[in-house]
Amino acid sequence: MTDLRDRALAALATQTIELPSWAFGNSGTRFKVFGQPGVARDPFEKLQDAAQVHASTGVAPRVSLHIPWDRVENYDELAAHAANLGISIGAINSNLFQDDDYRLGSLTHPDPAVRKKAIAHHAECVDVMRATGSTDLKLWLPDGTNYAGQDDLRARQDRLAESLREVYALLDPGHRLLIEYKFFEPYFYATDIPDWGTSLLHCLELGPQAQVVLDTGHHAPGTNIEFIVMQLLRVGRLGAFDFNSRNYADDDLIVGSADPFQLFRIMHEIVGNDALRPESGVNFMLDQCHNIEPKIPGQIRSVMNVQEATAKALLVDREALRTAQLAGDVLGANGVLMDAYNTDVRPLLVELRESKGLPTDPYAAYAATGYADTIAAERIGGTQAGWGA
Ligand code: PSV
Ligand code: MN
Repeated sequence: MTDLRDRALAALATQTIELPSWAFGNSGTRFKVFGQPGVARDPFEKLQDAAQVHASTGVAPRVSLHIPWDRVENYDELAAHAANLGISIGAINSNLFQDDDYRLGSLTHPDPAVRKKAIAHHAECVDVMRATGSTDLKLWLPDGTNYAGQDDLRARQDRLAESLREVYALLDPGHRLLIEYKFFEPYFYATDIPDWGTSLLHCLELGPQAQVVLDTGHHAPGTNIEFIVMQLLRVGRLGAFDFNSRNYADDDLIVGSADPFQLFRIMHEIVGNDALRPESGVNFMLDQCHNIEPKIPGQIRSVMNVQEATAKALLVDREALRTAQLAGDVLGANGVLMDAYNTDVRPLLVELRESKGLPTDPYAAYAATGYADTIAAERIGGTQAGWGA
């Protein structure tokens, strides 16, 4: 057991979690977006807020950007700002869902001129990657149709494959194209990349720099997500997670809040398939919106939830598990897993933080800084960042 604890501590010390810039802007539902005092007004302020999450947790050193929401005049300056704050720029997300031209699709649009525009947008994103030192281009394709017969399903896939080839050709060596899937929304009959299989097929066709992104909120209720995790790891194509929680649809709630056991089962596959090591290439990103809760503490809580699930997964006694599995001991094997899940790992994480000179309670440490009051007092005027800016 001591061995397991020591190994868990060593593994936890290497884990990092990437934050989404949009978590620091205002967001909401189609009914209401609630503003909050002190919310960031531009990408520079979003990075400043993200740095607070890193300062209190010590494990969130990167921030994903969304283009055009995080468009700035000078990306070198933005990257230097991040470096001054002790963080760096992570994945660059393209945006194919907020332009009038994309009503009938973007990379799959029947009109080649619209497809060309959508591809050119990725050239801009790759330029941002070069300027900021980012290595991941993340593409979520919203394209789809609302009615049977609206468009030819096969033709849309063929157009998609061709467009993706052009996007892939924009990459530098060392860059990755991360392709996300989602089963529905904003269209409700057929989505052009609805599932991991479709995403994986396109990745395999493109080449080794293309990998799948698994957004935990993008599956039908009851989907066994950890099975997908295992399957993608098995073929070396799990590039990243977009972590969040869902109760109903793509709710983008705090990861580990709706179903902490599912998060544990996912992390159990990650650990069991040796994919926690940073060199495994799996980027543990968050994709969340904090609509009613304060944003910086919301991100701190999210990071801590991922850490707790990871710690529990690291405490699974894999030798005992294997023995029980091979002996056909159904309840014994399940019991080994549940023992780890039911362990209170908070003391272990306190130990980890102490060993790194970090605050033992990140949540309380952030509250004690008074940063929330400072930004509320200082960030007067201007427009708060939100969905679309
Ligand atoms: C789409 O629902 C998505 O999960 C994609 O990752 C987008 O880029 C992101 O949400 C925006 O929050
Ligand atoms: Mn996502």
